[in-house]
Amino acid sequence: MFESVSTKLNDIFFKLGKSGTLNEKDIEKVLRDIRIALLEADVGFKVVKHITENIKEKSSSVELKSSVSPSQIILKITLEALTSALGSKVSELQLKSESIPVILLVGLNGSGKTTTTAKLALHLKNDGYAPILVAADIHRLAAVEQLNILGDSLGIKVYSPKQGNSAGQVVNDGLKYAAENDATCILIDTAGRFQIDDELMKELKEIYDIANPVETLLVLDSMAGQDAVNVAEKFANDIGFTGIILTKVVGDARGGAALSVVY
Ligand SMILES: Nc1nc2c(ncn2[C@@H]2O[C@H](COP(=O)(O)OP(=O)(O)OP(=O)(O)O)[C@@H](O)[C@H]2O)c(=O)[nH]1
Ligand SMILES: [Mg+2]
Repeated sequence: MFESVSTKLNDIFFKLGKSGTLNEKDIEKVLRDIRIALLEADVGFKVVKHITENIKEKSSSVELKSSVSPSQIILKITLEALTSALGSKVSELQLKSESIPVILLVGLNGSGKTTTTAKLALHLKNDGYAPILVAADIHRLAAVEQLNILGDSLGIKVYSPKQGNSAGQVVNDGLKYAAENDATCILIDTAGRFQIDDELMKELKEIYDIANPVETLLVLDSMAGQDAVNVAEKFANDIGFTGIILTKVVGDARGGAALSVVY
């Protein structure tokens, strides 16, 4: 995962390790190389700026020139800057609710909502919950079937929409079905769009108001790179979300969405 950026950063520090002492120019060059490696990995411009400024600031406060192994120090500083950019806080799903907690999954077409709904349900089932899935993608018949197949294979019940019902009605009925079937959490799979449009947002808002979710998770395809950031901004403004799930990270050669660099 994220091999490309990891390899590039490794190369930078490998070369640096051989150089022994470091002058201002060397440090500038290292910073430039790190900047390029991160930008090529599709890390956002602002994030790259933040990271490299952080490295620069910390580097200037240590005596690199007289140090025995300056490359080791820069490596340590870079690692700290990357870790702090990623954030070190682990936040669990918040499933405390007076009624059965609802998790709503939203996102663009093909981002992995349906697959993630099933994966998350299995995770919760293994954690001792009794999840029920609601197939609220009324636009694609195959989506309902897809969720049913996944639910069946995991031994998790799925509420399927009745023909002609709106997404809001489906969610309403799905919540009732979940209560009747002793669910302890509900996961709602929603329809995607090729791009965000008013119709999608209207439907999602309707679902949101009925479901009153404790968690709204935005599912993003990590291959989308910087586009993912734009999508997140739009969703944040329109319906808001409490968390992001990045899918397809294994296949991501650049991996700019997350900076988990392995040294
Ligand atoms: N490699 C990989 N493939 C994934 C992952 N998540 C989803 N997929 C694949 O991506 C494709 C789309 O996934 P779905 O879960 O159907 O995506 P969706 O967001 O529900 O799509 P729509 O309902 O059409 O909007 C499927 O072929 C999945 O098998 C993942 O984490 N890794
Ligand atoms: Mg789907």
